[in-house]
Amino acid sequence: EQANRGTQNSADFVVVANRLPVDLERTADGGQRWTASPGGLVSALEPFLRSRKGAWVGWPGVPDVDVEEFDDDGLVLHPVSLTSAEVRDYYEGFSNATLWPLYHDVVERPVFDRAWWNSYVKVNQRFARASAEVAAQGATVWIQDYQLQLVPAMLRELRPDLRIGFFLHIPFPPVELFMQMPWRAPIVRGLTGADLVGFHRPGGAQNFLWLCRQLIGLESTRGAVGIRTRPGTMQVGDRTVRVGAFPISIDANGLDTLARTKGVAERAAQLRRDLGNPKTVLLGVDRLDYTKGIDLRLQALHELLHEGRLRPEDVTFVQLATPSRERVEHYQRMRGEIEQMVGRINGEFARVGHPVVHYLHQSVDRTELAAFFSAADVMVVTPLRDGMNLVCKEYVACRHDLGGSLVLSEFAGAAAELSSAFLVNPHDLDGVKDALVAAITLDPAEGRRRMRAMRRQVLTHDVDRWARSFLQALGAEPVD
Ligand code: ADQ
Repeated sequence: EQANRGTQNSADFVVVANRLPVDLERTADGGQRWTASPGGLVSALEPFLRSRKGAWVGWPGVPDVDVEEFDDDGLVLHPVSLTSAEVRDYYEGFSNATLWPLYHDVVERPVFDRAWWNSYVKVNQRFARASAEVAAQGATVWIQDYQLQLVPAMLRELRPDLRIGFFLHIPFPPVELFMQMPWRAPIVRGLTGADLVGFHRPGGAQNFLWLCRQLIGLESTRGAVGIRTRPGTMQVGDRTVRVGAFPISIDANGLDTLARTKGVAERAAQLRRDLGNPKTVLLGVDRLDYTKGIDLRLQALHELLHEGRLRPEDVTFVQLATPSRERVEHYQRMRGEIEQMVGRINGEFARVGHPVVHYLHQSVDRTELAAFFSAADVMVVTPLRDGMNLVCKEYVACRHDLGGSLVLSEFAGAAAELSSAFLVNPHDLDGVKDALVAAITLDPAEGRRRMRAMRRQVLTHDVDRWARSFLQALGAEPVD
């Protein structure tokens, strides 16, 4: 109560995201406590949040709890409550079983459910109201991602004085696919409530501009959108809305520094020993998601072993898979399939004490992750579609030794920036197999050349540059 009164309409910079940067957890004795959930976004935005009076609006991750706003070391955290039914319909339903597959090229069939849509509208309205409550007069509000696409227009309605930005972290689909959406016009209208709508790639921005013309009759520019420059524009009433491309990145220098520590180097060597010192360590690191193409890389490995192009005593494949969206049906099915493939490969090719595939359905901490990246000869990133993909950038940032090679799907946003990787079409299994063999047998000098080029790109285009370029285009940061 008191905290609420204290901070109402006083934040100059507000981030709105489905999740807060901390998670509420229920303890065994029925109590609750907060744990940090350190995502890339939090660390990226922290400097901007702390240099002004910042607030973060989001769901604390547990249904059916009502928690007060509180101050986390100068940053105001403003929780938005969701009921269990809303978690099911707005979050697991419309966000993750409708929007997620539709925006990822319909890799799985999206479910169109009217009750889910109604819940999505209701929850977006709640986020808009909460944001209107915390934002000061003329504040900047930055709304994140596909769960909140209606918030820009809803918030504009409540608070015309605000400067509103929106960024989509997943791909924006081809218009032919977007047109399947029964609620396509309200979603496009929702986004146009922002002053700046940002995507990872110019293609997404251009698709969105086309839809604004065709679906809701706005006059929008038709020219090519640049990267961080030359945004498209359109007139919405008396406002000019800008539409641009801002490829996200990682805290590259932080990871580079971490990877250079003795602890990480020793742990990497230990990991290789634990794996039995194989000639080649292949690595996959993903949220366990059907868009990531984990099944494809396992299939490629299986065929290569079967054909004798790879020998089981030479290669070890480590797949780290963070548990994800475990109550959504698509995910349960996919998990079963992947685990069956792992069992099959090991069943056919492992020796006692020497599995070919090490599969960890677990999350590991940052230091351990850096050690895995440092230990891996070949990083395998094969999504069928990915907005950006941070894993491949993290791998590159960890390879100060210029060792290791990267096999990367053309359909990850990152492919446009990492052209020195072995780029593959993940649907072309023979192509994936050839790329794996090429990466494994790569001449070291050529490998160093490729890694140096990729490192130059990643280290000079970090997440701070991403946030800064977006906020500059929004007019919320001075241009350097
Ligand atoms: P994600 O789909 O989650 O993000 P990604 O960009 O690869 O995909 O980020 C995943 C993050 O989780 C990485 O930082 C990775 O290191 C970490 N991670 C994965 N598995 C892990 C494990 N087992 N243990 C520890 N950490 C693990 C969405 C979009 C992407 C876009 C980002 C940011 O789908 O395309 O790049 O948002 O905009």
